[in-house]
Amino acid sequence: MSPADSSAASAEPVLGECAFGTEVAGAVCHAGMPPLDQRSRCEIWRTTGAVTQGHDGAVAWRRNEHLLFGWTTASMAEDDVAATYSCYRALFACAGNNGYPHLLRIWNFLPGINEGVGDAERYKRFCQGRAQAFDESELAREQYPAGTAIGTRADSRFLVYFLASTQPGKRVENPRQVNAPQYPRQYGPRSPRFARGMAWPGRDASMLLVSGTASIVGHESRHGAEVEHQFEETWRNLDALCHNAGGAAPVALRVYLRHQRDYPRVRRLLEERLDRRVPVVYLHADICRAELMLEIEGVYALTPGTA
Ligand code: 3EB
Repeated sequence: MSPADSSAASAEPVLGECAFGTEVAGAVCHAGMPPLDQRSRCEIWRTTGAVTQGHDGAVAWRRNEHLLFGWTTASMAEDDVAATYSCYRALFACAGNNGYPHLLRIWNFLPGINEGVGDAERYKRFCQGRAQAFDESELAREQYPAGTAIGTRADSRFLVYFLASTQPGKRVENPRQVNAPQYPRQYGPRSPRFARGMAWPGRDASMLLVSGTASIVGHESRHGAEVEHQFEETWRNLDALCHNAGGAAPVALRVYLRHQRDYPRVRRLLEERLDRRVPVVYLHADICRAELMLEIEGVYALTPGTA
């Protein structure tokens, strides 16, 4: 299974589809996170084998024999900690009850992610609700999935979607970065619960699901607000993660940019380093720390024999 852009017509069934800046029937639609170019309007996850769909309460899903893609949304207007907690409880239940207990990756989209001061910042409150739900789950620390937490300009909806599997993945961490669950207190009362990457042995090829990656070394943000240097640092982090996973090459990437004005420059920097065939989606979004200007994530193909 791998994500492809919408232009790649294919007969393979769709496991998941994400639409940006447009509404597409059956797709997960992202409000308040516009694409930065026309090619970035859609991301499609195709797979082999029959796909069925359904829902459990507020969680909608599509699944094949080995993978389940689920999504849900809730208002954060009232109590954002409680909204996060209940979405996570619902997604854990959906994955577990349907026989896909191994969470591989979770994407979170939060309205006003940098709003609020100190521990009251929306992202830190989200981390509280998430940590509480993980604590009550049966998941051990080694089983934290790969993750993304990004800010949107939607008015109040929290959107979360995830990939879960019948088979466990293998967590991969980044030697250049402190493991997120071990971040010190300054980043909030409850640490972020995610792994830097998750390797998964697919049928045809093993993939590495790479978490949102930014200009963070150790646990500290680097390079002020300078987007070019932040890009270089982020790229070094991606390289280090892939190296630690035993070698991996990008299959599809997403780039989140805080400022629209940085798009041409970042695109140029990325194109210098990337095979032109790799689809890239560029999105206008906020990053979970106010000083971070960009974040990159993606799906990589692991060097055979790794996972
Ligand atoms: C970081 O490395 C940057 O809270 O789920 C990246 C990926 C980040 C996932 C999350 C946060 C999350 O800490 C932010």
